[in-house]
Amino acid sequence: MDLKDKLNELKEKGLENISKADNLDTINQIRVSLLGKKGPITEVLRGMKDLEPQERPKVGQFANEIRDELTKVLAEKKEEIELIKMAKKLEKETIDVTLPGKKVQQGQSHIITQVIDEIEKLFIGMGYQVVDGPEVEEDHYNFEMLNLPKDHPARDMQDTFYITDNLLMRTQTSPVQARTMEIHDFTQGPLKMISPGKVYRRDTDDATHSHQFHQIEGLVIDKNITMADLKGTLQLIAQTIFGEDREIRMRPSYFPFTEPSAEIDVSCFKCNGQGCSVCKNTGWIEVLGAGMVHPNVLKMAGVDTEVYGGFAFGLGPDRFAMLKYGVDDIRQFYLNDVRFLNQFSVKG
Ligand code: 2NL
Repeated sequence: MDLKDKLNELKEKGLENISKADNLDTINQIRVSLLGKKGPITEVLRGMKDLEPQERPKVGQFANEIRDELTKVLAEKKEEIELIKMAKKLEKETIDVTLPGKKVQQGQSHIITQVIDEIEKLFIGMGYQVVDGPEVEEDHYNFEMLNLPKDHPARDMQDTFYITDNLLMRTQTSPVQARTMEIHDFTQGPLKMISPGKVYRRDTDDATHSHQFHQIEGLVIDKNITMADLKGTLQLIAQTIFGEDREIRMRPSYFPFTEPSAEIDVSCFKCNGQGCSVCKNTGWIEVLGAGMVHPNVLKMAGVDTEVYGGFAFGLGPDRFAMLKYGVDDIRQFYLNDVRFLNQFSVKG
């Protein structure tokens, strides 16, 4: 068989193998075995030295043509396999955009935070500042400055978590107000503030008591502040939280830090004052304590009682939330069970 026939046969066999190949490894093997340095075409070209000189260019040219064609077909086949591979991959990775997506769990403010936010918003709108302070407090600010001297019987009324003789967990947020009053420059205008936050009492936890709960206290000090200013402010709180139709009433009471002092009831939002289980048939629910700031408290904070006076109040966001949403156990707020907390959606 002459070289030309041999080359033709190599070509046909090569083309057949290439057409059967279905992966890139096979293509690579065929390329190396056909066209490589040790392959049959190189072999044929090496054998040309035995040919007649006039035959050599023809056979050389033919061998080159075959090598070029096989190279071209190999490249085409390689591209075809790559396209098929890519198509299969795309098919496998197709995303069905009509499938329902995974729901993202969105958190929300704790119900107590929601009540506090609502009251903060009301007071910010009236030009009050919202002031924070330490939860670990000095005896001086928590008791002494609020007209509760060391041997005052009211100190027994509230059992306190003491850390040292002078350090304690605050039992109310009034120490924040005492601190603010002390540094306030009254020549620059009145003091109008609320202080929301956590407070602590040495109580045994039950349905209506928690050793840690919340308080919002409010304080206004200016010239010519009267009890009518206090009543209007308290009325607004009651209406903001319990509804526009609510009325309030004030009963005389006693707090060491206010004189006179009052307890404030809101007309029952459940029965509209007719009498029901929520208001224990009285038509009224106790929601706040308040009064005119005691002169001793003002004096201890360095405020001139001849010129300035003010009112103060205190309320419990926990109690507000329990009343508003019919929660019968204060401990629910602190268990942090999302099944309970998720019931209070911010959107209502
Ligand atoms: C309650 C209601 C109250 C105050 C808190 C207060 C704060 C300063 C001065 C005077 Cl700095 N008063 N806070 C006043 C009245 C009531 O809380 O039921 N407390 C036991």
